[in-house]
Amino acid sequence: MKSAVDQKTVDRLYATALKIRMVEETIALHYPKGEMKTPIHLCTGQEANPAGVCAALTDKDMVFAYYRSHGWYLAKGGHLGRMMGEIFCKSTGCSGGYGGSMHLIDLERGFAGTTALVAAAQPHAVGAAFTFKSRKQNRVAVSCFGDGATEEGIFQESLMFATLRKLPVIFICENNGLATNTWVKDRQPAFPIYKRAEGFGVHSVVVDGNDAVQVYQATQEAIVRAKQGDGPSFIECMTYRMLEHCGPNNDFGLGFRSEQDAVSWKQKDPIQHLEKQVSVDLQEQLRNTYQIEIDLAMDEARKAPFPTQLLPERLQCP
Ligand SMILES: Cc1ncc(C[n+]2csc(CCOP(=O)(O)OP(=O)(O)O)c2C)c(N)n1
Repeated sequence: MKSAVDQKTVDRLYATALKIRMVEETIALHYPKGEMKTPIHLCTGQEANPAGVCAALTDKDMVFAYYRSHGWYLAKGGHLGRMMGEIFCKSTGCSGGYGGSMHLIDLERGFAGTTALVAAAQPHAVGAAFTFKSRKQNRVAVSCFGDGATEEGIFQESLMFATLRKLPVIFICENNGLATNTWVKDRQPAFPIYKRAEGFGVHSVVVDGNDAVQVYQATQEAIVRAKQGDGPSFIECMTYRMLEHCGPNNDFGLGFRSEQDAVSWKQKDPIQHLEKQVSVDLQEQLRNTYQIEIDLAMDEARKAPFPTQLLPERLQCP
C-alpha cells in the first residue's frame, strides 16, 4: 500500500511539470525563427516523469539522462538561463554553447549530463552507483531513457551488473510507445518491458507515466530499496509524446498516427491531471512567475555572444 502524498508535494509536482510544459511550449513557438542552432527533442506530454522522479531525489543523487531531457534538467534543478543559452548555442549555455539541446549538464544540482546516443548513459549511472556503494555514500543514481533504449545491448549489461552488485541505481523507462516513428509493437516481442527487466532480478514495476504522483511514489520506494542495500529498481512509465520525434511540430502527416489517435492521450494530459489537484490561485501565480522567468531567459540567450574559444576553460580536462 502506497503512502499518501501531501498537498505540498502535489503542489511541487505541479510546479515542476508546469514549468517544463511552459518552457517546451516557448521553445516550440520560437524554434521556427531559426535562432536556436540545435535539434530539439521536446518532452511535451511526458512532464510527469521528470517531475515525479526528481521530487523524490536530493542534490546529492545523480541523474543521467538522454536527448529528450529539457524536463529532466529542469526537474533536477538545472538553471533555466543556462539551458536556454545552450539551446541558442551561446557561450552562456551550460555546455558553453558547444553541446546544444542534447548535451545539458548541471553537476552542482546532480544532473550528470545528457547524451545523443540511445542508452549510452545507462552504464554511466551504473558506474556512479558502483562508486556511491564503494564509498559508502548514501546516494542513488538514476538512469532515464525511452522504450527504444531497452533494445540496446548495453541495457542488458547495465541491468545485469547492477543487480549482480546490488547497486543503488534506478532505471526509469519513459515508454512513449515510439522510437522515432516506429511503434513498440513493431520493434519488440509483445512482452512488457518491466517484465524483461524483472528477468534480470531487478525489482520492477509499471506505473501511469502521466500521473506524477504515481511516478513519485514508485521512485520513493525505489530509493528506500536502494539506500537499504536492496539493489536496483526499474520503473516503466507509460506515457505519450505529443509532438514529433525531433522538432516543434506534430507528426500526424507521416502516416503512423493520426490526430484522432492522440485524443485519448490528450484526455490524460499530465498537466491537466495535476491541475485538478491544486488551487486556481497557485496555477495563476506559477504561470505568471514562470512567464517572466522564461521571457528573461529567452532574452538573455538571444543577446548572449556565441562562444569564441575552441573550448572554454571550465570544460577542459585538467
Ligand atoms: C546508439 C544509437 N542508435 C540509434 C540512434 C538514432 N536514434 C535517435 S533517437 C532514436 C529513437 C529512440 O527511441 P526511444 O529510446 O524510445 O526514445 P524517445 O525518442 O521515444 O524518447 C534512435 C533510434 C542513436 N541516436 N543512437
